[in-house]
Formats: sequence, C-alpha cells, structure tokens
Amino acid sequence: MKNLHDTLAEKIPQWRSEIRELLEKNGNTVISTITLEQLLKGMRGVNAVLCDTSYVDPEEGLFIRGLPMLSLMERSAEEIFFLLCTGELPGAAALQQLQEELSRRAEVPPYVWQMFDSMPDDTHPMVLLSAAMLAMQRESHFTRRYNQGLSREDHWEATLEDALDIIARLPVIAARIYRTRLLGKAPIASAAGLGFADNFAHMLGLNDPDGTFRAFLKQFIIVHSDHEGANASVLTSRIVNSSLSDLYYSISGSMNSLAGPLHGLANQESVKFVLAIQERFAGVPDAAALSAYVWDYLSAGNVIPGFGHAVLRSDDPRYRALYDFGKRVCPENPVFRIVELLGEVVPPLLKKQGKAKNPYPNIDGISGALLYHFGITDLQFYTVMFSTAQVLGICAQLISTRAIGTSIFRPKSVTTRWLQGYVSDAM
Ligand code: HAX
Repeated sequence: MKNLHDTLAEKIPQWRSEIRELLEKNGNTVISTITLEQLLKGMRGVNAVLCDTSYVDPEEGLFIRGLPMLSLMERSAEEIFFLLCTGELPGAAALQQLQEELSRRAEVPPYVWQMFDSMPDDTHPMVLLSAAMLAMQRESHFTRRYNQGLSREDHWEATLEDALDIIARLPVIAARIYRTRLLGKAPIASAAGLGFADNFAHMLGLNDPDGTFRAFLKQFIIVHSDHEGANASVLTSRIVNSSLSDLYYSISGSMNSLAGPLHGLANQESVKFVLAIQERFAGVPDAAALSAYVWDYLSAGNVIPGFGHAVLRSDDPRYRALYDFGKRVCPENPVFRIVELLGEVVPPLLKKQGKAKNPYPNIDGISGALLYHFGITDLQFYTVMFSTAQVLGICAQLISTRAIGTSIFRPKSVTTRWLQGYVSDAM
C-alpha cells in the first residue's frame, strides 16, 4: 500500500530534479513581462507563481492535477486532497489510512474554546477561525523540528504533519463556531469513521433526514478546494510560508485575505444582495424590474457580488455544478430563483456597462444561496465554509512548495517617480 506520505516521498525527488533541470538549463528564459497597467492593477495575467495542484483555464475553468473539476464531483474530500498533493487518486487502503489519520488528529486544543468564550459576541466568524488557526501555532511540528535543526530536505515532511492536523481540526472548529457562537447551542462531537465531509455535516447538526445536505457539502468542498496558486488568499499563504513561517501562520493569513468582499466574503455579500432584492420586491421580481434594480445599483458605483472573475472569461464550472444541484433540490426556493434570475439579467448589464472583463456569475454567486436553502441563515458563516474546504488546496500547495524548496518571495517595488522617469525615457 502506498500511503500519502510514501507516495509523496517517491515523487518528490523527481519534482526536485525537474525544477533543478529547468533552472539550470533555462534560468534566463523570459516567461512573462509586465506592463505599467498590470503593475497598478493587481498584476493580472503576469506569470509569477508556480502551482502544479490546479490550473484555471480562462474558458474551461478549473482543472485539478489536469483533470476537469466536473469529472471529480463524486470523489471524497480525502481523495481530492490526495490527488492535489500527489497527482494521483489513492487506492482503497491508502484512502482508508488517510481517513483514519484525520480522525485520529481531530482533537482541538481546549485553549481555542477558551479564547472563543472570551471574544465579543459580534466577532465575525472569520476572525474566530483565523484567530483559532494562529492560536494553534504552538502545535506546529514544522516549527518545533525547525528549532531542533530540521534539514531543508525534510521541510515537506514536517509540513505534511501540520497539514494533516489542520485539515482534521478545521471542520471541528468551523462547526463549533456555527453551533455555539451563531446558534447558541451545544457543540456536537466529531464522529470517527465518517470521513471529512460527512463528519463536518454531522457536527453542523442541520436537519438532514434524506442526506441531501451531506451530498451538497461533498460537492461544496470539491468546488472550493483549490483554484491555482495566485488568487489573493492562496498567494497570501504562499508568501507567508515562503519565509518558513509554518502552516498555522500561513493559513491564518490566507483566511484574512479570503475574508474580503471582493474574494471569499462575496458569498455572504451575494446572499445579502439577494435578500435585499427579495425584501424590496416582496418576493421574486420579474426580469424587467430586476434589471432596472441592478442597473441602478451598478450605476451607483457598486460591484455586483458573485459576478466577474480575474482569470475566468467564460461560465464558471464551479457555479454550474452548484447551480445544477440547486435546480434539482430547490428550484422553487425564492432565494435560488432570484439567483437564477440574476444569472440571466446581470451579464447583459455588466456588458452594457463595459467595465467587467467577465460578466458571468462566479462560485460565490450561488454557494451562499444553497447554504441558505439548507437552513444556514447566518450569512457571516459562509466564508468559514469556503475556508474549511479551501484548506485542502492550500495545504497541498504548501507541501509541494516546501518539497521543492521555493525561495522567499521578494519582488522589487518601484516608486511613482521611477515609473514617471521610466515612461518618459521610453518615449
Ligand atoms: N460588478 C461591477 N463591476 C465589476 C464587477 C462586478 N461584479 N466585476 C468587475 N467589475 C469592474 C471592476 O470593479 C473594475 O472596475 P474599475 O476599473 O472601475 O476598477 C472593472 O470592472 C474591471 O475589472 P475586471 O478586470 O473585470 O475584474 P478584476 O480582475 O479587477 O476583479 C473581481 C475581479 C472578482 C474582484 C471582480 O469581478 C469583482 O469585484 N466581482 C464582485 C465580487 C466577487 O464576486 N468576488 C468573488 C470572485 C471569485 C472569488 O475570488 N471567490 O473567492
């Protein structure tokens, strides 16, 4: 049986030699250039980060280790994590071992709960999640072993240890935030043997007699698991980790970036927008009325949450997967119907406005609506759900960057004066 550790141990020498060869033979080859506009607008389109776990094709969307995301929708979270880390799906025995390993590591240190108890009631759930991650930094295998003289060759192994602890504990922490902080109810203990997604559903404790929420959560986790290496939250984790700060520091950092309204918080903002529409029209408006409402909203200088993307230029398959799910399970739900109608009305309006390069709905334009349908009506929790799934991809990326020994990030910054001088010299 080749478990996760042994599969990585077998592959890493090959990855290292590929990178070494690329560097030795092609170190000076130009693979990207940067314009002044790209520098000032978030470095869009600059090839600046290496990421083998996933790739986003502007037209076709997400590929996980070369496989179209939509071909993986029946897989478990553990299989996806194994695939992200190694490029291979696990065999049955390796999968079972990974599930047992995660169950074994699921205990959260009690000081995290004490910290939650001491924080104000209106603390945003993302702050709780990020603070929990940071507080647990003292548990890091990487940092402990680094302080004992861990060799660079072995950085990935200690990072894998931290990754397994974090992946095991994150659903427990997220569910605790939901149950105790948002609902004021007792927590539900983790149940060994259920697997990542089913155990998370179990700990959230929603009424789910026919298992539809469990089925949804499995898909939710896959579509949120990874989206390349340079989106704002993942890049943050990679920058933090590049100084050999451990996974706790790195993932807490990624959460702080995901919590912004232009990024992962867009799922919360999107449902807020939909509920405002429902209230304004006392139900589901017709297309013409919704179109006029959205146009006014846009014209007032707002962004439409859940629409647009920095890389995608076509339909987001992640949106499509969750939309198809919603169409099967809750086609008459008013929140879902408004989301559906927005999917028809907004793209032509964004095109008419002429600013957004991608006028189509993204994943955050649908995921919150389905969580709402399943009874998670505290919108502030949605980004926590996103983060709990995204940790699979971040951990896989950081294991692989530590495996190939990626250097500390340090691009060069320039001043406005330098830019002005450069462009005038270029004329
Ligand atoms: N509504 C209104 N205007 C939009 C827009 C939207 N949904 N999407 C883009 N634009 C505007 C931008 O604000 C920008 O305007 P300015 O030139 O005045 O600054 C212009 O169109 C060009 O932007 P772009 O190049 O198309 O998009 P960016 O790569 O700069 O930004 C964003 C991508 C996702 C941040 C952007 O589309 C946006 O703000 N969308 C709404 C928020 C959202 O849904 N975020 C989640 C995205 C998915 C994700 O990361 N999930 O975590």
